[in-house]
Amino acid sequence: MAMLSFEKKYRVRGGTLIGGDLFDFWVGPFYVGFFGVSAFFFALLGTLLIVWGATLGPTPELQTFNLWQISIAPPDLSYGLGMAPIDQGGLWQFITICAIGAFVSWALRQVEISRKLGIGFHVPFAFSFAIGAFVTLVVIRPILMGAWGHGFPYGIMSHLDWVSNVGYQYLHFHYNPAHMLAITFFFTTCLALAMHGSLILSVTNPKKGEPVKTGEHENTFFRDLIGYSIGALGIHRLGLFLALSAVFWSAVCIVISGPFWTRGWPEWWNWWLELPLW
Ligand code: UQ2
Repeated sequence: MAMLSFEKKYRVRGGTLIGGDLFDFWVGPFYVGFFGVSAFFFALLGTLLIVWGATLGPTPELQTFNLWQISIAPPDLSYGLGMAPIDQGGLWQFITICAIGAFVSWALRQVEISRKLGIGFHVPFAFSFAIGAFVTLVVIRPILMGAWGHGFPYGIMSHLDWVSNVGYQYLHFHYNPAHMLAITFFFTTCLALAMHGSLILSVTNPKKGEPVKTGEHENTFFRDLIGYSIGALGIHRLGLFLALSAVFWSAVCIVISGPFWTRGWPEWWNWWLELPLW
């Protein structure tokens, strides 16, 4: 993509966390930085390890790779929290290190760019929740459960099977209270974005010949409709809160399943029936 004429003004030196001026440059439209180099290194190495792992899988011949069947499995539970042989889950362990290295590098590159521009750290803060969810699944929960084998396999269908199997292990995951909260936040995020997206498109698409409308119209629409407008800045704060809450409670709902509750989730609600009040 061509660089916009005013973009040069924002290509400022400095703001780096590591490496000083050494990696402080751009390649085409992309800022590099120390973390651009480390993100590229981890992403490339991790991808090559996945491709190598695929050649060890059930459909090894390059021409017959079945994308849907490719899967890099974590070690057997018997390896506990130790290292496994490379073809017995060791590959999964190295790929996990590469993935976390790439994700954290990406977040820190977002921090450097934010510092250059003198803007807040909301973008890396938001992305860190996604990293946190991944780390919860493949590091924190496996450590709490005592084996890397509790991580999920890296494959398109296999990770879906994992989610289904782990869900049924707790009988009915929809009774997990943190899962309930996470789903409610996902739905509310969709509602908020649908409201916001439609409102913005509506004010920017007036009748032919009429001028585009502004914030006054946005506020007035919702005040007329429900007697309340959260405001142009407020809707974005609400959106970020709703989206991050969905990710946060998703991580909570899986990390409590196993380490802190081992039975079926419907049974958890017995605390209600067991209240001394009755
Ligand atoms: C709003 C506003 C916007 C918006 C939207 C609203 C001018 C452009 C969508 C309306 C939002 C409300 C009333 C909050 C809804 C609450 C939940 C939990 C979904 O007022 O200000 O800015 O985009």
